[in-house]
Amino acid sequence: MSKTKLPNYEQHGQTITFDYSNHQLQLTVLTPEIVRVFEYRGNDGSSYAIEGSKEQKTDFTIKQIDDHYELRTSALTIKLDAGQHLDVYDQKGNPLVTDYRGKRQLLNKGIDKVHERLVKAEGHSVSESTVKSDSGYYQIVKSLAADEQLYGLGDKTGYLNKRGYEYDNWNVDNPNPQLENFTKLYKSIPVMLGLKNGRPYGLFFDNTYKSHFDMGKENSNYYFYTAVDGNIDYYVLGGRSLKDVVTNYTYLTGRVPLPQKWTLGYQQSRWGYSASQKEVQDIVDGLKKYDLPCDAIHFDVDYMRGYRVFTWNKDNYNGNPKKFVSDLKNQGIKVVPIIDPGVKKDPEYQTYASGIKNGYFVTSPDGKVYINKVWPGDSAFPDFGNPKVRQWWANNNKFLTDMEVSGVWIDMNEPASFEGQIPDNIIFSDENKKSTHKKMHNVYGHNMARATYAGLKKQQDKRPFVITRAAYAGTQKYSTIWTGDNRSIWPHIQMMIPQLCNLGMSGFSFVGTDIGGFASDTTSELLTRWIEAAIFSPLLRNHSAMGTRHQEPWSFGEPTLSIYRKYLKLRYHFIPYLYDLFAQESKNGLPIMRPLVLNYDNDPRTREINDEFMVGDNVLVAPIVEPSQAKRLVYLPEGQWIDFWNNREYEGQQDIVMDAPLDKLPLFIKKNTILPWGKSVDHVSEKADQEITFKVFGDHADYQHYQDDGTDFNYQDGEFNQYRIAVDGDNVNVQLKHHGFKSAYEKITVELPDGKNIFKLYNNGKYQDQ
Ligand code: MIG
Repeated sequence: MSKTKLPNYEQHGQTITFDYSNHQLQLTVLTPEIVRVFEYRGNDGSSYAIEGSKEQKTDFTIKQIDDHYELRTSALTIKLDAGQHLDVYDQKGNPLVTDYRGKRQLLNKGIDKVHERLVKAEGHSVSESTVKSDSGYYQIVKSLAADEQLYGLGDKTGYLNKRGYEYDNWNVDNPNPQLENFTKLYKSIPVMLGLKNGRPYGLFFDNTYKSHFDMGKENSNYYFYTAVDGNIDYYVLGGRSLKDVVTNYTYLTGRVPLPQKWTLGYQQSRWGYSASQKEVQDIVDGLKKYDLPCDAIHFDVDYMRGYRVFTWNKDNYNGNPKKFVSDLKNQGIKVVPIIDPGVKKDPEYQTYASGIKNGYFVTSPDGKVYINKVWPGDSAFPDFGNPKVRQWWANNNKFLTDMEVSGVWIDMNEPASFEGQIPDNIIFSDENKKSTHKKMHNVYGHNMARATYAGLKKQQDKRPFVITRAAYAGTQKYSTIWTGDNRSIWPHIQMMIPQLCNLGMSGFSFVGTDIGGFASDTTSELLTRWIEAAIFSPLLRNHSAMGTRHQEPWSFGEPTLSIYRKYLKLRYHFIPYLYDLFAQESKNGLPIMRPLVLNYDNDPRTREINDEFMVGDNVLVAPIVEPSQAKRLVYLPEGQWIDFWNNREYEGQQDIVMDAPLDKLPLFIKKNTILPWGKSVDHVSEKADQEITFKVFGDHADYQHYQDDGTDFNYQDGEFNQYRIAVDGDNVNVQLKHHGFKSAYEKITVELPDGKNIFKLYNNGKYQDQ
């Protein structure tokens, strides 16, 4: 067969199958901006990331033009040739994703085997580099332009722009200090976004097997993706902006559902508190005594009986933990206990016994239940890929929901194990088929989160609050995430910004890090800067490891305590704004916390910013993330910006020098913005607010505000209110555009920049001047 002969193709609906000599390649047009590229390689089963069909009726054409086929939608053009090169262009013909034509050049590490042994003997590690996860099974190599930035990839360490680094997709629990040379963490979210010569695109590789990204480290002319097994199955995502790409990606893999409102409140945690009621009570008392608003306390593994999941050590809770949990709830503090997947091997213990009886644990190839060690010692691992096991696990959560907990925090679900990694060949289910750890590892946490979500939804009739450590693409539909075991070190407050921003661009909008740092000992300055820098992170939780220096807000006395309090109070004022952003996010997938580049992808200056971020479209945050620093440069994108603290106005597209003494978080609001401004409260109330304030920055602005009961699913049946606030100078107009939630605000205050307040009262279905 001549090399230049184009393959025949067949078209079925929106799928075109090209018949290459030894395999078939399929292109499926899902929408004008989403095209799937698929080559079957023996892996059956459906996607864990994508649920249901995402195909929309879309017009497209396919034609042979010279030596290639050309598939065109209104947004994308895909060219495919006889050598199976696939090139994607935007509507105007600009290249977005093009196959690299040359050969890969393995990175020369300048070391031979003998020296490698010597270097390792001294304790250094020689990175095996780019060939490591590249078994030669398949590789997808795309060309990299000189001007091209790469984002996304979930929770990876390092900086916002991933270019120049390599990463693995294999969920791990690695307690070493996570720095930019780490290739993998707890989550595998194989989506990347790029700006090629300023033009946005995305690629999502839907393969749960171990895979590898080289983002132009091996060679600056290309980036590549390899996997050790699985089909070639990726999605090309287009869009006019990076925002569109995120919207398209979350259309495919799902969006964070609207959370309960209180989950946006402050949460206090530490490994150890839950050993007894007294210790928890001391913390609750401290929060109250020091006037610190708080909505939840997390219970780490210590509340259980010998680390047996779904048990409670009642002896340390006056025999009645349920009473304690419900008393706390009545005082406005919710309890969120931890659950690990590992089930203690103990025939006398109900969860283990029922898992054994039903065959719900993963097994060795010989059929014996596979045992490894985790917190409770010898433990078995639920087979979450099996729908029956998920159902069982969902039901197990009833033990906790009966105790009136308000959410469940799930940990160790990479899955982590103390006695070596679980071998590849351990038998795990892939839905109703037998599969192996090798395929199911990266979706273990995903399926555990899904089961937990289902349990809470059924048992509580509220929007489930699940927080998971391990995740795969799409887990955002079921769970909030935190970034695992960071440390109380300055590099980790720095890392928080790009890490949470990249998670946001990877579909995970409800994210947070352990404020103050989990491992190692924090300092008063680090804790102070951390609460400032994290105050807009959607999940706002201070958490630390047992045996480290205490980091409750009062641990360092003054001025740490007062500064901490000042920012918690600021957070509570911002909760209606954050909640509005979540209401929008559940429709467009855009994250709450965003890198500047997501809002301003046309501005080259925003493309590499690691120490500033935005909250929604109009709030810019530039925290101090270095010790002993009291001033910093802040880059402001186009437009005018108002200093939140003193109303001073700045022109954008310039760097300004900001003073930032220890108690100051540099914060800017874009001119002509309206912000909803909640009351300063100790806990988010489940009673509907009767009043709200809107603060106006600038002289004309328009804002949409969302309100519902903040807890259940009734909003899906229209039980919500949508307000429009329009301001033009002193002219203020408030409209209730949708009235589905009975309790509309009785009074609305609009605070103009000059301090003047305009009051609107609800009367006969309208807001009128007081
Ligand atoms: O191996 O439950 O990331 O947040 O405090 C430690 C104890 C297990 C790891 C979690 C951390 C939690 C800790 N867990």
